[in-house]
Amino acid sequence: MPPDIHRDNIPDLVERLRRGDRGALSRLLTLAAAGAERDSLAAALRVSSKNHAPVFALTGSGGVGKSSLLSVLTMHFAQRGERVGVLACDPESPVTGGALLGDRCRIANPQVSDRIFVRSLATTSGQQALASHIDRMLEIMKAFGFDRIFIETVGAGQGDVAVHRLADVVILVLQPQTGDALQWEKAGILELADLVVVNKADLAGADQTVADVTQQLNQTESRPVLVVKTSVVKGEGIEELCQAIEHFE
Ligand SMILES: Nc1nc2c(ncn2[C@@H]2O[C@H](COP(=O)(O)OP(=O)(O)O)[C@@H](O)[C@H]2O)c(=O)[nH]1
Ligand SMILES: [Mg+2]
Repeated sequence: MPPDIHRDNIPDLVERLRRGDRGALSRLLTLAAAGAERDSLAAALRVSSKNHAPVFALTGSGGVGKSSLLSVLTMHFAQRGERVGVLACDPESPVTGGALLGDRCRIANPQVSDRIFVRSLATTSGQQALASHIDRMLEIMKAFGFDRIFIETVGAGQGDVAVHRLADVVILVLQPQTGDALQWEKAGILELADLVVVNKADLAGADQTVADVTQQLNQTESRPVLVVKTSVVKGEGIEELCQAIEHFE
């Protein structure tokens, strides 16, 4: 049989990854997402990695503004000199996050956009296979040496429980007038949230939603959970959200 010249050299890729090679990062994520080279990847990544980048998960229904928030959050931290990685599980619009980020960053400053890496995963939320691959993908992201990692997921109850296991901080994103905050309590999401964001505060009903969620949290949670109101469109509340995120370090 002829030698397979296209075969990936995993230890070599991982070595390049640790030196901050974005091409190696991209290739390894693709392999991990496909469930390929599982054993060799696991072995190569096992060599102890010193990186303990905090992992923040943004979760919430489709359309509440998770990708939009991520585009401003990643910009904020990159402008401070951090290297920020994003794994966006966004079955509805897999390119939104990347395109949005890319556009804004190009406008801002190419040096800043170089510090941001986004991988969109067009995968069904809550799929069991996804969870296991995301584990490995997160290991890869950590080995690259990001200062901060974000995951975007569509909150659908069960899928979020897996995210809670993977992330250090779970950020639940809501928008005004999406009904009762109780639905989140029923789904068991509110109790997983470390921070709640009511986005689209430029729309009517934001204060009511903040009040509902706060009341719900006060009734069910003994720990303090901050509720932050943001509007990506108006650029409001973003600074406060960034501070709240930094607070978890
Ligand atoms: N009015 C308003 N619209 C927003 C805001 N943030 C995001 N959007 C819009 O909401 C839609 C969904 O946003 P997206 O970030 O893709 O939501 P995701 O599905 O949660 O990732 C887009 O059309 C955004 O432009 C906001 O603060 N105010
Ligand atoms: Mg999105």
